[in-house]
Amino acid sequence: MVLAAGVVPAGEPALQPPNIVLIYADDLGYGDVSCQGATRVQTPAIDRLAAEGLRFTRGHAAAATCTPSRYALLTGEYAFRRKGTGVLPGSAALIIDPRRTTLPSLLRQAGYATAVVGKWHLGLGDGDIDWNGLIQPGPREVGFDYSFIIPATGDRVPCVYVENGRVVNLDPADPIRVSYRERIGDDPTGAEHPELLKMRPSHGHDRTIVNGISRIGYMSGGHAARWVDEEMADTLTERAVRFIEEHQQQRFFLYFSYHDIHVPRVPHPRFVGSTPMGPRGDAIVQMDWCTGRILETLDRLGLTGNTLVIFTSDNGPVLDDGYQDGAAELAGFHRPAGPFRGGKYSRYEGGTRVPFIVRWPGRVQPGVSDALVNQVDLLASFARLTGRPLPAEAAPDSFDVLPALLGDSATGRDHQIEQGRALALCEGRWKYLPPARGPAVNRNVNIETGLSPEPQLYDLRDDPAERHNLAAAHPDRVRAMDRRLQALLQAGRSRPLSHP
Ligand code: NG6
Ligand code: CA
Repeated sequence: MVLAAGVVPAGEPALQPPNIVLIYADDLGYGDVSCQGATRVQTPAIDRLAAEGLRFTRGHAAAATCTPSRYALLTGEYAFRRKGTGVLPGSAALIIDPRRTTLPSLLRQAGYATAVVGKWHLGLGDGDIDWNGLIQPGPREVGFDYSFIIPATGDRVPCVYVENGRVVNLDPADPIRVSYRERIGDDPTGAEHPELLKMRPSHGHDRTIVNGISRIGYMSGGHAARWVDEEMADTLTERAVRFIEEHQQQRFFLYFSYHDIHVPRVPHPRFVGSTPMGPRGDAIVQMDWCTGRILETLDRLGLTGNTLVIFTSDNGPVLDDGYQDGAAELAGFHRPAGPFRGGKYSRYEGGTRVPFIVRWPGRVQPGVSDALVNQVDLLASFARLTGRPLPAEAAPDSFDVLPALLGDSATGRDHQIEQGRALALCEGRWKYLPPARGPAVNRNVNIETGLSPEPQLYDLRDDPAERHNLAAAHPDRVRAMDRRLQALLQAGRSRPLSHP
């Protein structure tokens, strides 16, 4: 067995590479957990992870929406380097080239059993998906031995689970068809039949009705296979727990990718009313409960000590993301992005600065770290953790920040590019947002985008809320950071070829 040099500090006994459980919440903001200031909702399981692990104050998703974040997470490449990596429809083809080194393929090569359970949203098939046959390429082709997925999002058709490339509970006599262009079949739509809805849209989301909720896109057929939103968290958690149980004798990597707290927020009835914040708060409680189930499973099987758990989120928070669930009205003084400006879709910090906790009992000292770490770094960092070489051309934006993740170093990466509707460069304490066209506020969701015709420069150390634009006071820094950003874009990669 190969022991990873970086894992073992001099003088300490060698540790074997641990199991890895990556818990990935959807649209959960920095301030949505009670270990980071939330009081109108309690998250005891996530707080337990924070108490037993290392909580990062500068942990980032790679982008402020789902698809590009997940693309970067799994490939170690910033998504803006590739066309077609924006928020995908449920009919999109797989956007990850199966030939590249990915987080799961690297871990599979390192001997791990690999699984994805939950939201996928990276496309499936190669252009024209037949939902009634074997759906490939998909998770398996990019490195996951086992998959049980929501193909796109909870608010996009098709509203079915796909297990290892096949729709679960599909009745061949009721084949599934999906379209994002034209209406198909005769299922009612939310636009025509609002009286059939149990939750109404606020913007978009008015096509095919599934389980009393209208979605983005049209689907017909597959009635027996359609999910019930209220049962989704239990269904996914059950599959995740089962994967852990079945692989307890083997080293495993589980990417557990929640639907919560994305819209539509329809938690199981046992969570309804558990916060004063309506479905969004209750979905947080449900999501925390799922996290607790994973931690209990590791405890019960005696796996807690040799399992590295990462808890994080794919992008920042949003209140009204298209359904009338009262999220904005009921938030009260709750600050979903914590102290940060903006949220989902934004290039202000609220877009990508998310909860980020690493727990590995006995190896990672509990505490708080201000090291800058990004989800795009997990690939290079886990290569180091497992002693796998990282081919030079692989994961071009992934830095080995393992010492920061394990708490051996107080510094992570020295810069990063943040992706909202436009890009921003963060260098140490400074953040530069080049001039960019577009509305200053995304009116649908009522979130500041960070777009402005003027350059913006913020000192994140003294002004983490990005309130005081220092661009006019520091023209030299603005020029230098603009040049650096251009160079990083031109180079096609940010990890130097010589970097280990
Ligand atoms: C937007 C949807 C939003 C959400 C988002 C993707 C509308 C009006 N809004 O287009 O509801 O689905 O896409 O979210 O359709 S993400 O977290 O998967 O990136
Ligand atoms: Ca998301």
